[in-house]
Amino acid sequence: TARRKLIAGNWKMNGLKADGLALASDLAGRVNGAGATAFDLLICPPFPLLFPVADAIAGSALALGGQDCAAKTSGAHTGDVAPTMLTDAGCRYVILGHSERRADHGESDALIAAKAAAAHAQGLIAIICVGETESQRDAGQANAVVSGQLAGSIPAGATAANTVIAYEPVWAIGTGKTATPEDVRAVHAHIRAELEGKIADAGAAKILYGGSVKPSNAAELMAVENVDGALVGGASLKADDFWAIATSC
Ligand code: G2H
Repeated sequence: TARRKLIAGNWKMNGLKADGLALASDLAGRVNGAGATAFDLLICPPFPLLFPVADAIAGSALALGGQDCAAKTSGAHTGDVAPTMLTDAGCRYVILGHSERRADHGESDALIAAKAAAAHAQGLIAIICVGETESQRDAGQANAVVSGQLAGSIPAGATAANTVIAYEPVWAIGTGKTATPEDVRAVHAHIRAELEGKIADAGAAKILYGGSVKPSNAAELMAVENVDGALVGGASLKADDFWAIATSC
């Protein structure tokens, strides 16, 4: 199955208004000037920047996403952001179940599945993150951990059109350690097989790799079978680096 690459920038908790707008505008200009590309480009800024960034990139094919959303649609949930608020701000995507949210906020697979269902109901594409820790990998549990996360985090009704999986080995996030192409190939093949029966049209679903993706390793990672793009953290904060990763597809 031919799957178009998705290169997603996860800004995490970085970016004030001036820098965020400058970065978004720079990338929108590159997308507009590039003509036909082999990839879709997505940025996921912090919540306060979504509306101004949406204005700054209006008319561009650069896509916008949130880094999380609530499982509820509205009401008395202080500090939470509803899926409708993301679509209202122009988002097409939302990252869910990132390992930092699983760790910092104790997010469970069940909560992530509920968030993904709420996102789907609003027409958002959910990027559901999975990945093992270093000790789980050392114990030979990488595939089993990922299987459990997929089984628990993908909601009923998931399709290749509304769900993207991101494999992010926790030991390779922000550490500079990158999984080898062979590590990535093996887990992505495992995920592809596991998506059968969990996502409609599973063969067309995108599986992104994330964890210290940078210009120097992007081409070899993006060439791995069943790697359909990247979820990029640190290197998405510099337009030159993020664009170099995207154009290495
Ligand atoms: C993994 C990734 C983006 P980084 O968390 O989601 O971050 O590229 O900084 O390792």
